[in-house]
Amino acid sequence: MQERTFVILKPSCVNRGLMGEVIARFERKGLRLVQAKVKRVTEEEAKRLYSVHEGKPFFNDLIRVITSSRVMLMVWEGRDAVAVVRKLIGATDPVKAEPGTIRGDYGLDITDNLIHASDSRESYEREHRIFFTEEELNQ
Ligand code: 3AN
Repeated sequence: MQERTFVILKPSCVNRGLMGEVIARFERKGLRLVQAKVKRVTEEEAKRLYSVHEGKPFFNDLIRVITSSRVMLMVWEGRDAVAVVRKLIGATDPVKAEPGTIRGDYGLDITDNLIHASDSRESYEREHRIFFTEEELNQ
């Protein structure tokens, strides 16, 4: 089924020049880029995005990392896009992520793990609204 998912290329991904690499992988898989913007995430936006992790020991580091410099925010579309993108990204801990996945190929740090993607359709519905208007997504 056609669906959409929300992706953030985190500051490390942007600063290391890996944006093109990630976008190329998604495009080769057959996903379609619906909308994208580059900006610095505010502390308020970061806290909304990661509200489920509030109180966890890594919460402050998570906010610090995602707000440290500009990120690329994107919405992608395709058949089962949520699950497909999670597969391309790999496990949360880059040490455990399989080679061939983005986290498996490019990182080691669990907090600064290069990329975020919605883990369910419900997460997509909640997360994309923090950063994109409906108008932007229906252009
Ligand atoms: P994912 O990004 O794979 O959906 P979540 O939603 O469980 O993983 O966690 C959100 C973010 O929190 C991760 N991308 C990672 O940066 C950070 N994180 C998750 N678990 C840990 C942990 N045990 N230690 C440090 N950071 C973590």
